[in-house]
Amino acid sequence: MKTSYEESGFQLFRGAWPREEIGALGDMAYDLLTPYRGKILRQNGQLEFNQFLPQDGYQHWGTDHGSYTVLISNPILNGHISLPEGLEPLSQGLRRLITSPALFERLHGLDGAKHYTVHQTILFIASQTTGMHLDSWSVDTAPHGFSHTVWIPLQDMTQESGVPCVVPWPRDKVVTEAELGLSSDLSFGERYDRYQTALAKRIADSSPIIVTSFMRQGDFMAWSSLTPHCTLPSRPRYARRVSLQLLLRPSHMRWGNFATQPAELTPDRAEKVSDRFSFIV
Ligand SMILES: O=C(O)CCC(=O)C(=O)O
Ligand SMILES: [Fe+2]
Repeated sequence: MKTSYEESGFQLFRGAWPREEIGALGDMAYDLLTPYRGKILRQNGQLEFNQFLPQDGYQHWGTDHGSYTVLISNPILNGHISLPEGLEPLSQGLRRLITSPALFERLHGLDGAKHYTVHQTILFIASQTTGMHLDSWSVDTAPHGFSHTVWIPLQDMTQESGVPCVVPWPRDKVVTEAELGLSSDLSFGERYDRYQTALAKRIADSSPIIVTSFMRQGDFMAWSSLTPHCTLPSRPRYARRVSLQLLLRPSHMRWGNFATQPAELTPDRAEKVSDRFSFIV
């Protein structure tokens, strides 16, 4: 494992892809998705119509107008696997990006793995209001801390964009529920909520340093499943922020999540899509 990643739990990569290609993908995402009137699979796992910011009453198709926007607020889940008719070029573009040699080489440089399994992508059109959390609760390796979140801006980011930031954190540092004074006899959802709240307080009380970047098209950031992170506010309140998040793990590793750490390799319905990448389908 690369030492700085081991120690700080994140890595910023500059110029991984040609900036024009990334900009074109971001513009395609915005231009195809915004006018789309059908249902698409969303982050909540449901097929839903676009919801626009700041609220439905302000919907105005096609272009941004004055103090209101046409920004889609409900992000798209696993667009790299499939998207409805008419949106296929976007699906192909996402697939090309997340199976690119440029991504593989950089992840390989972090942890030396030879193949990665992509568990999820989320495509954002607008900035999120994500509180402090760990992605380990979504997916993690067993033992903890070897799966990565890759966050790819599909446009240039500025101080107005509402970028995610990380708290530098040793890659293998687990703060258990017991350490936070929490029991683990509730439902998964309740455990998750209580854990994030308690962890956020613990971190805030340490006056944390946070790290982010006004990334340019072609850059990306990776952080470990145990690295706490949140989203900074955007300005004006709703800013276009086209970006892609992916969760992946070295394929050879056992996996589960924060609460479940299997002793055996879990069959995962992964489909090999290249020498270097598989997708959970
Ligand atoms: O896109 C963001 O602002 C943060 C999303 C997030 O939590 C993640 O990428 O893991
Ligand atoms: Fe996250």
